[in-house]
Amino acid sequence: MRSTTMPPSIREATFEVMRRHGMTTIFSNPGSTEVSFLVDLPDDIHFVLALHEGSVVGIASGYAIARREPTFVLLHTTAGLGNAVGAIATARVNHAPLVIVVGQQDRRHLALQPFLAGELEGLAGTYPLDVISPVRAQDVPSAIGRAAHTAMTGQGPVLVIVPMDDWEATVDPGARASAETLFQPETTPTDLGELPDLIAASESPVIVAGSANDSEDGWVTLVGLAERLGAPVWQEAFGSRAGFPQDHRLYRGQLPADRTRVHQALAGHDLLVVVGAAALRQYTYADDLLVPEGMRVVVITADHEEARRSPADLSVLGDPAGIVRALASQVPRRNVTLPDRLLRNPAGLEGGAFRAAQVFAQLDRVFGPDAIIVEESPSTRPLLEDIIPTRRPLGFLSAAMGGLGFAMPAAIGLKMALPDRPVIAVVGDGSSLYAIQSLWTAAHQGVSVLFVVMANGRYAVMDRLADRQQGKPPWPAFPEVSIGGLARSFGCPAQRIEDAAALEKSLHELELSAGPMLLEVVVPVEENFAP
Ligand SMILES: Cc1ncc(C[n+]2csc(CCOP(=O)(O)OP(=O)(O)O)c2C)c(N)n1
Ligand SMILES: [Mg+2]
Repeated sequence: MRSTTMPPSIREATFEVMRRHGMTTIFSNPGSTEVSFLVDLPDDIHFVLALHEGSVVGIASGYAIARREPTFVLLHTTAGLGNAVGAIATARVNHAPLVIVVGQQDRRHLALQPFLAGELEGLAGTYPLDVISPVRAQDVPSAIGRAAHTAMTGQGPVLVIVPMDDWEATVDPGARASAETLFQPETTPTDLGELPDLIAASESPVIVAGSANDSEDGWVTLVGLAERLGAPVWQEAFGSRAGFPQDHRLYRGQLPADRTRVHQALAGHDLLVVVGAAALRQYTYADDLLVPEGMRVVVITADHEEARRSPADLSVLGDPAGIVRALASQVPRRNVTLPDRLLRNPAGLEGGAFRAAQVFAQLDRVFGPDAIIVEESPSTRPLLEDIIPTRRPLGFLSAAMGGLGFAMPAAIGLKMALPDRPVIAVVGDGSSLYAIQSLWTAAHQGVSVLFVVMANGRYAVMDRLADRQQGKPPWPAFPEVSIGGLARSFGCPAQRIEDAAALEKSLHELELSAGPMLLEVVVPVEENFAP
């Protein structure tokens, strides 16, 4: 025990910094270099173990996205950070504010490259917003405070590398070097440059809502602008979040992800207004102009990179909701009536052979608009987005960059942060295997996520891409893999579902707060989908 007259240790000072930033839960998979930090944690600091670092960072990302607060992660030197790099890249693109402390060997013999010494600085490349190697043990607490500020202002992950002997060092009272509080006032700008004129001059504007517009304020302000302009609204292709209510009469659907189909979708419009995304996210390359000839493009985003790289006539940098609110009051109301979008009638999907569409229609009927759908189901994603429109902010979440292994852990973190909303991870069987051990954390912590695994026994989307090349894929199918069996081995109950009646029964009997449940739903490969 430290006597009361001794200055606190770096470890104790770090707990103080963590408390100040609301980071009282540690998500981790630790090793020997982290033991001195972790043993005998104070009662108010909670520890959540995941059995692989991809799952650690995925769970922390879901938690951070839901809480909109910095979230503390602890990883073990090269092996731990290396395992986590894909998930850190996803956290960056999904805007998850993470403070990731990476343990390092003891400073006193680092120069001799001891066992487990890490070459850590460049390991995650440019995916972290910053990588801080405190020069002295004294600088560790303030580095963690600085990392929390950067994670919040830049909305992404920040690494802090801490040698294991630093935790026991004592604090030098003069060592404070990060702002205790960093307050960013909300602003609604008055000067929007050429933006109002560009919009007033347009005969027929069209809006693309991006993932970064997914907030109560973002939805309300963009609905206001769209209604004032009578402009149709598309969701950005492969978005990680929904930027607009998808049951609104002006909503037109997911914008296609290639230039040819973008032209069809945007034909007849002369101005494209992208809010909360870059212009424009694509998937397969098509040899054409990005947008129809003569169309002007405006991008409104808080992300400097998106603002800079978009081939736009005008990029406006700032909080989308504040800018859109100001904009709506400065542009004339247009009197146009658009036809309502023809929505698929989910009731019409039930009956016939059991397939993905029926699964989604049943999920929507049972859980309704309040559910959070975490999507990672490559071949059935378009169907899912069609059948379950997002009707509440944060109703939809997906890995922004397409790296598999996000949905299962992220759903767990979301549910830990938002226990009152139903959280459903809809995951391909192949996708489920990248972070399957996250199920153990859900079971151990009693986190009530419903995992719906679309079990078609193969990488259907990859097979379709190979078909398009008119070639034969070398990768086999994997029908013998039992995702339910794996789930049970991690302590997560599971059921195998082979028809609509079994799904109905299982959803009816499901106790929403009794811990996790995995449904392995046996479905055929979809006939009609275009990757
Ligand atoms: C980490 C990672 N590895 C590989 C891929 C490439 N990939 C994209 S989709 C896919 C197959 C997904 O299969 P499954 O989840 O079963 O979905 P299905 O296509 O059957 O609907 C693969 C391997 C990826 N996106 N991320
Ligand atoms: Mg599959």
